[in-house]
Amino acid sequence: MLSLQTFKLYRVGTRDILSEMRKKRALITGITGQDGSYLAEHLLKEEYDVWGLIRRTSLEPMLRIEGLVRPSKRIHLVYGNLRDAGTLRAALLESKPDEIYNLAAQSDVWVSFKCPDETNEINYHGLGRLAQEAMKLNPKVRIYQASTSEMFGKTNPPQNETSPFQPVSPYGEAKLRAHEEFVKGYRDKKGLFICSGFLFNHESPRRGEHFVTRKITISLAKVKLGLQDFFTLGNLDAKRDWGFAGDYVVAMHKMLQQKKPEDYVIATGQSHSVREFVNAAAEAIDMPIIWRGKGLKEVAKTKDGRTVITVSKEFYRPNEVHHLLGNSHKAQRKLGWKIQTTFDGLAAMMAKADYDRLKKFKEAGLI
Ligand code: NDP
Ligand code: GDR
Repeated sequence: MLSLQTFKLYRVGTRDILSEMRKKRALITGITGQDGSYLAEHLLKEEYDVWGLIRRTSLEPMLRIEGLVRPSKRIHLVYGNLRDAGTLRAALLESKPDEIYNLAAQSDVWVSFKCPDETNEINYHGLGRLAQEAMKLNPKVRIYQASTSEMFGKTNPPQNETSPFQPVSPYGEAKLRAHEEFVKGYRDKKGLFICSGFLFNHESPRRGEHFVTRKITISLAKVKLGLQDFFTLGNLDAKRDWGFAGDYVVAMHKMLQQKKPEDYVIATGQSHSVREFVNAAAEAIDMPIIWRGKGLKEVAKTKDGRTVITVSKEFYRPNEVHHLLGNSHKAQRKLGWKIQTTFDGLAAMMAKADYDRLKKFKEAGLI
């Protein structure tokens, strides 16, 4: 068994063993990522036996899920990689999931222009390998696939389940191929219970640091704490429908509890520009800013006239999705799902978390 780190943390005693036997088992790929960590917490609350697929990394991969691998929390980790069918088979044999949440991906759109083959290998072929191995072991398994609003690409907003797909990045294209072939294809032709969530951007204090919202909240905190003078962004006019990741993982779980497998858009129904996110985050840490100039010459200044944000072509994409705005009425109606966190609430949550964290580091002399 190719198991690098497997945590089997059962307490002994007949009552515990019986209750373990009744629990549903879920395998999460991408458990070390933003969504994986929130979903694992949600499924533990729902009394699942939670398993997570992890891959070899040079850094400590447990950062976001440290609290979940303690004995009382009972999370199990199995080694595997979406690029390697053998490891997936072994992980599935060990975890024996009733439900699989495929969150693992090369999830960075900008990086997908630099590494299109790797993106395709993980985001398209990865789902194929996983679904094929899973079906062989348990034809009744239920699979959630992390599809994305990037698949709508240049289709005019608002986008819903019937909107045409027009991806403009290798990331969006690979996710679309995976959806067409392995979600729609295997559902229609092989009767597999598999659903796509077309999730619009969702963020949190655990968001990867290269995505724009987190880059903004970390950089604003550093500027306010005097740790850096300014930072640089790309396209400030891009509009996204930004929600809170903790709200979105609830919808993933609900999709797999339905009688029939279907696809759902998950979104807030409101969109904001990158510039508006900066304003909301800056307000939240009491650092109001004023914008001056246009295009690549645009800058943001503090009230005392210091330039804290500049714009550079370096952070523009070869091909941009200009405006994403989701219509999630189907999910609201059929899943009874709704957002709990507003745009301003999300920006404030992230900005304050980064400011408080970095302030503590600074006071402790760690940065
Ligand atoms: P993250 O980038 O935070 O997490 C990606 C996860 O995938 C990490 O756990 C990473 O592991 C894992 N992974 C990457 N490559 C492999 C591989 N070859 N084999 C196994 N695991 C791998 O993404 P998010 O949590 O933000 O997103 C989760 C999913 O939802 C992704 O599929 C993403 O494309 C999709 N999505 C996200 C949206 C968002 O706004 N967040 C919106 C719509 C869709 P490691 O820690 O080792 O790098
Ligand atoms: P996105 O998220 O590409 O929508 O993909 P990202 O936060 O990277 O970009 C959002 C928008 O901000 C603009 N932008 C910048 N982006 C980054 N990263 N860095 C910058 O400095 C910057 N300046 C402006 C971008 O051009 C873009 O328009 C995310 C990922 O989570 C995907 O996995 C997911 O599928 C989609 O959301 C929905």
